[in-house]
Amino acid sequence: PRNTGTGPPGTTPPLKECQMPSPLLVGPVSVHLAAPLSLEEIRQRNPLVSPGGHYTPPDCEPRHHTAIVVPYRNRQTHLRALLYHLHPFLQRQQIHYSIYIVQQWGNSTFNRAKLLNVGVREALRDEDWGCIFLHDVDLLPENDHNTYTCHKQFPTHLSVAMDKFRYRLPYPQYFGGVSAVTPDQYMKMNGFPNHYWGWGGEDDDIAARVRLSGMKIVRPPVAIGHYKMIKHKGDRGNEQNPRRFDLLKRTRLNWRSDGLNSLTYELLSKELEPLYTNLTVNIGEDP
Ligand code: UD2
Ligand code: MN
Repeated sequence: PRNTGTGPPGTTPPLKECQMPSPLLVGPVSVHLAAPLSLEEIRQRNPLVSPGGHYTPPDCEPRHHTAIVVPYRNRQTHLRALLYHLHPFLQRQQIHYSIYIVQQWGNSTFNRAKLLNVGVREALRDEDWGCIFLHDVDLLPENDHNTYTCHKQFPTHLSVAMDKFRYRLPYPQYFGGVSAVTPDQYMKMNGFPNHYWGWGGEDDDIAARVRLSGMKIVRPPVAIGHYKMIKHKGDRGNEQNPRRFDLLKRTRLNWRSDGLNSLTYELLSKELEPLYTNLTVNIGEDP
């Protein structure tokens, strides 16, 4: 039991529902990026996070259950910065959450959307999450009023104002960075495409699926959806995908047959690290 109530032995008095909005919110926070702490130091600062990067508010019943899924390979410093900021941020929102790092095994070309598919499927094996966040490792939210919860009907795009785009939406259909779906919305759009190898296009494909499956994208106000992207160069193994424009022309024809219902992969390991669940996965390579 999580609380020390005064009920009869063997029973736990029910907790009150967490207040919404959370009284712990502070609004805009300054995100400083110099020399992120070590994983051990971050762990010490987040004593209530349990193995696998799991957290549930200790003194109220959470109304929201969110899995954070991060596509990942070889970005140690960014990962530390993300964990350092995100754990306290989510705890202030009084959400029940876990953080999943979906690590592409091997040296084949990176495939962000397929890793996201794997993350969603594996996260839903663990718990009945009400909301799944799809989160770049290098994006840090700058305002905790930007709540990590889902809209009942429609997929959400959260990173609407990034420093790298001068705190504006770069184009109306933009869906990159940080977005969120409920399991129902995810199934309705048949998940994400599996065949975008390399940089670019997959986020536009996902946005097109939202529309083609009869939904639309909802967004927080620009003043709240502020993010900092840690500056970086393109990664080796994630070169621009020259086929992305051709693939995007065919989303309308392909989305029903490629996605969640055609996903194959091999889960190589699942480790409950102190601050996150690490999934290492063989997703094959660009044929
Ligand atoms: C943009 C989008 C991103 C995605 C990408 C095109 C923003 C803020 N984000 O990011 O959502 O649509 O374009 O694919 O506009 N990653 C690794 N290791 C690698 C390569 C990628 O971990 O070797 C992960 C990591 O989570 C990273 C994400 O993939 O944040 C996107 O890759 P990026 O950051 O290199 O691309 P970027 O910043 O242009
Ligand atoms: Mn980036």
